[in-house]
Amino acid sequence: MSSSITVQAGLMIERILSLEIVRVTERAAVSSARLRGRGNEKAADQAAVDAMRRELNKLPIDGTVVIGEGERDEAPMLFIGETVGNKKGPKVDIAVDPLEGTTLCAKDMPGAIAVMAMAEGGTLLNAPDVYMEKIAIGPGYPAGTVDLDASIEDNIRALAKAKGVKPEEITALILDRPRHADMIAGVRRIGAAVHLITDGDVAGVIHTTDPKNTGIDIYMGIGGAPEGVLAAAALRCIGGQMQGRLVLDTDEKRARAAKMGVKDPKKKYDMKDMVRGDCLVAATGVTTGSMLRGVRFEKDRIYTHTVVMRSITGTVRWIEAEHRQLEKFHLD
Ligand code: VTB
Repeated sequence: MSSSITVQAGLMIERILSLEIVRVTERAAVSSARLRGRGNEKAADQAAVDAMRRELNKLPIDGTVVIGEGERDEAPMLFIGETVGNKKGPKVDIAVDPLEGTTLCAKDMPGAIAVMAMAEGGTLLNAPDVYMEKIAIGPGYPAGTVDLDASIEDNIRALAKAKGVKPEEITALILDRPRHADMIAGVRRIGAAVHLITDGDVAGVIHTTDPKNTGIDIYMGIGGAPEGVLAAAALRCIGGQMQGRLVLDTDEKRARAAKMGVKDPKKKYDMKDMVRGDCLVAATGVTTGSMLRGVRFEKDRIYTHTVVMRSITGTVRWIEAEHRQLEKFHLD
């Protein structure tokens, strides 16, 4: 087979898979949505994990989970290194967060999603389950407009200048945590606004890509590293800039990271270091948020709302699905 035919075949498979991954996040979302507001984070997460794993294993891929529920000893399913798929397809890296925002789901608060990314094998950053410092802005700004190593004030000023507005017209989205007290104060000191979220920073980063509708210009702060890679994959599809740096503040964390191939513990990753090739990303709403509507159950129908993105073309599809035949939907 000539190489161009191989490439064509690869692209075709990738196009088909972009619909397949929608099924995966839809089913994870439906399963966890049944447990919305029940105050049981673990059960909701487990339901999403089970559904996601079952669906992933039906896909025509030779997949390896590189971002998953945790490292092998702490996660029985979808652990880092687990292989998924029927092996009759391309070698791919899989990043999953079956229920991003378990607390949001358990409390039936806005913004819980089921999310996954798929990329060519060996192209996603194998991030350990530690924190990551992150900064992200949407598309349309010159490269290097903001930087993880610049001061908060300088970043806000530079972003405002690039947008052609005053710093007062900039809104930063930050996870509401005590560790961000100085950051929040810094943003406010320069006159910009802070939009706080309790959880869910994958969606938080994605908000920066559509400031007109979300009101969010910049994401900053420390959240999970796995969520950072998922967010970078989404940004790679939609456009935007992101940097991340693992927080490896103990010997134990540095050793774990080294075992996963991290050579420089202080490395500042940009979006293309975290996601080194083309990827697909899908996210389905579990609870209604500003980006996605949550799952809606009716007597014999289930409604889901999903966004699926392909970096190769930059296409972003919003899919509203009406599902029937509940008994065949593998909800339990
Ligand atoms: C982050 C964020 C997630 O949990 O991982 C956060 O990326 C963890 O921060 O979206 P804390 O340890 O301070 O809670 C989420 O908000 C939800 O899982």
